[in-house]
Amino acid sequence: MQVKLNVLATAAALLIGGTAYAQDLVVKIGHVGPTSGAIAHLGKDNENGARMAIDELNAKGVTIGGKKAKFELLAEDDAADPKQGTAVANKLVDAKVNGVIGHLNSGTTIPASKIYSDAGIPQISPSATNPAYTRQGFKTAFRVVADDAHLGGTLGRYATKELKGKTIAVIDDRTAYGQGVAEEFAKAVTASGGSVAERQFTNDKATDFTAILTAVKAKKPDVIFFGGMDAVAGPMLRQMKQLGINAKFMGGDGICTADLPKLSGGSMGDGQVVCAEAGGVEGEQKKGMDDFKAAYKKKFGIDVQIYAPYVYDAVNVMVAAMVKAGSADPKVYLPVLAKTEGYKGVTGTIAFDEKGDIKNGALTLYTYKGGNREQIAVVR
Ligand code: ABU
Repeated sequence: MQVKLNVLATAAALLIGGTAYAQDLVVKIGHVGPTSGAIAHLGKDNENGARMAIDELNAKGVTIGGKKAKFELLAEDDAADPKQGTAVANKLVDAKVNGVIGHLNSGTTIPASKIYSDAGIPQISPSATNPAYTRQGFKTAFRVVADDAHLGGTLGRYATKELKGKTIAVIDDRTAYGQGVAEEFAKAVTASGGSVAERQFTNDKATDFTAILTAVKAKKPDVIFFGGMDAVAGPMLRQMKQLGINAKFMGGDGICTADLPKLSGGSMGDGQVVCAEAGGVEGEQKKGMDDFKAAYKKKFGIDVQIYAPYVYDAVNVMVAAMVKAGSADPKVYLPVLAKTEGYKGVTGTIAFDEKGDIKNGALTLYTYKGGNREQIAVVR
């Protein structure tokens, strides 16, 4: 009788829903980015990277601990707001996700990381670059991009050594990311023999920069660095042009996006903007990245903004650790994830150091010509 009941239960489970079968292992991957607000285009770019990875994993079929895994993406919007970031982090913990990819912004990633750490849930940020994220002693926090010390430091040296900047102005948006990367930039300018002639501040929702740009203009800068995101940098570039400021404009990964020319209203001069993505590939690794970008365009009908490939890799690195551990239980696969070495992703080779940061992270310096992003160099 019991055997008959088991057979019936199995048959029913195979029929119900048509998606997850009773013998499958459902693996819930949380993703968080700002899919509303001024940088929704970047949040959607990140979310698309996660969706692409999940769709491919489900299509190819992955076995974890002898069970066929069915991956579910729980995509959440934090609107780049720290409070909303912690609210959705709690929501994902309550949903018992097996892991989280995100958040996009440092200002949301850092407070959310305490919630994931307390719950023992592994988190990989594909784009938050403030060094503090991985310096809190949380065993659950990982990042697959270089940090602001690397970004700001490299750009600061580039401003003095390559652009020969003599009078340098620094503006930031007072977010965890903008302030952090601007401070690292300013430190590197000073350390490499330059000096910061003017320091100004705005916020991540500002649209009028007349007052700060007028103060900057009075110093006749040859280089202006902005710590913040493309949604603010674009209008700032437009207003620089209106005020007759022709200085070079530098920024970190937050401005280094496909949409910056559009957001600036076509006001950027060729070669005027220099920015850096917090990762990069060279040589034979370029093909993987190029293929990813082509597949992304085919699937979503738009170009990658910046970090979709890093999200894609973050999902796959997390799943590779689950497969190797033979379990999607965070307690079991977390130590395996921490020991990731030599993972070959589309963004290069991924291994984590003792803090959870990517080992030997690269940067790619870019400029824009004719409204298109053009690579200057990959640096380590
Ligand atoms: N890394 C630039 C954008 C995200 C952030 O760190 O806030």
